[in-house]
Amino acid sequence: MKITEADVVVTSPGRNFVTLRLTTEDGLTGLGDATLNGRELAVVAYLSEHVVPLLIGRDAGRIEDTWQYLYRGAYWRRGPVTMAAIAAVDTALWDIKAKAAGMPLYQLLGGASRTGALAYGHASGRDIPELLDSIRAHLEQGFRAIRVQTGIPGLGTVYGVASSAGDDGRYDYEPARRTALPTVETWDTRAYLRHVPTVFEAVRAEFGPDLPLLHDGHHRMTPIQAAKLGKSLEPYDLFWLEDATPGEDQTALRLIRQHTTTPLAIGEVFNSVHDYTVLLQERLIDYVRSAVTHAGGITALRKVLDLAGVYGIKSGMHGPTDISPVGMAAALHLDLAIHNFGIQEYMPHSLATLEVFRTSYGFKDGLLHPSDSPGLGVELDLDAAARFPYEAAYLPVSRLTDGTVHDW
Ligand code: KDG
Ligand code: MG
Repeated sequence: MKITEADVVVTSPGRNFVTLRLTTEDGLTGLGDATLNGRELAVVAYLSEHVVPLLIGRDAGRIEDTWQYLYRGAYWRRGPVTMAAIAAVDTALWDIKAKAAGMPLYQLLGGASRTGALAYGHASGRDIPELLDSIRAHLEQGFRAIRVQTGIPGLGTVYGVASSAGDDGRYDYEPARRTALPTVETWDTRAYLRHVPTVFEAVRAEFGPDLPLLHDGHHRMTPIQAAKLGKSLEPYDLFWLEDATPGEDQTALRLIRQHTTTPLAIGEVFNSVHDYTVLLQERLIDYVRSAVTHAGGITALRKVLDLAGVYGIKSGMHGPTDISPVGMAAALHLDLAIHNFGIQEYMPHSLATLEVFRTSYGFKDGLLHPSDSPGLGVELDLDAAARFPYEAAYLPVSRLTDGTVHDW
């Protein structure tokens, strides 16, 4: 079954998405998510100029060989752009193979290991009362695990905190402030470290000890600051503390681990198993945060997760709205199939996004299920996609109070 067409589709139903659509000689189509938030067009060029010409005429059934050809066969390996492009090809080929078999993809990955994937939602508030309302609203929507982010006294807008709910009652990351240049936010880590324990104290006082609570540090602490935060949050029994320190520095996690028993998660910006080797072999983390979209696809992420399983480390795949519904569906098939599943991040997409991407996955009683439709279970409406042209959008840049650029 040869690949006859490969189309790179850019659409922006409220935020930008890049999708690879492969078509085979017998008319099957497969989708892969290649969205790299804020650097979307770099992946479009990589795919269109350097990958699409290699795909036409290839056997769509040779998924592993195609992965190795695009990764090992190219001199320049790894990196977010390359690996998002390879991920899209890999995901689209799995979609085609599962459609050809007439099965939901999770069946080809070994079948279901559970009835559904426990999802966590994003509660946030500019202050504690607003946060508590947001947690209540998420519990009403059915979430059984909650990420907690708040504004910080003395600082303005803080990334990851909703400034207001959108028209459909949901909030998103940066698209509310779409601009050709990134906006700037002010950051003060000491103020943050003072405030966060008081937030978790209030949340536990209101919701009790059972509710799994998560928190994202967005790579903004030094190792010793992160160690201090992990220690100060121990009384509140977090499910995880995420992205405490900058992603490039695997040994930073060693220092944090020496000081705290708060579980640690990292990896949404990683793109290779080589970003994880020290972390896994030394058991420095508890959860692998990579998404299918950014880690080289289902083929590559499955291998990372199998290695993690050897060390008792679980999955916690990245699932914000800049992972497209195609990337989310791919995650859900993997979540259902692997043994060492931990939790799945889930930010529902906007109604406009769901007009472009017709999904079949479902969310019920806190669990996500990819559905039993053949393949990934997502279809792309090209006419709807064309109605939402690309618009530049960037994540904000953080500067300290003295103007110094700070880490992501
Ligand atoms: O593109 C960046 C976002 O996906 C990221 O900041 C969201 O940290 C995030 C999360 O945990 O979902
Ligand atoms: Mg994160």
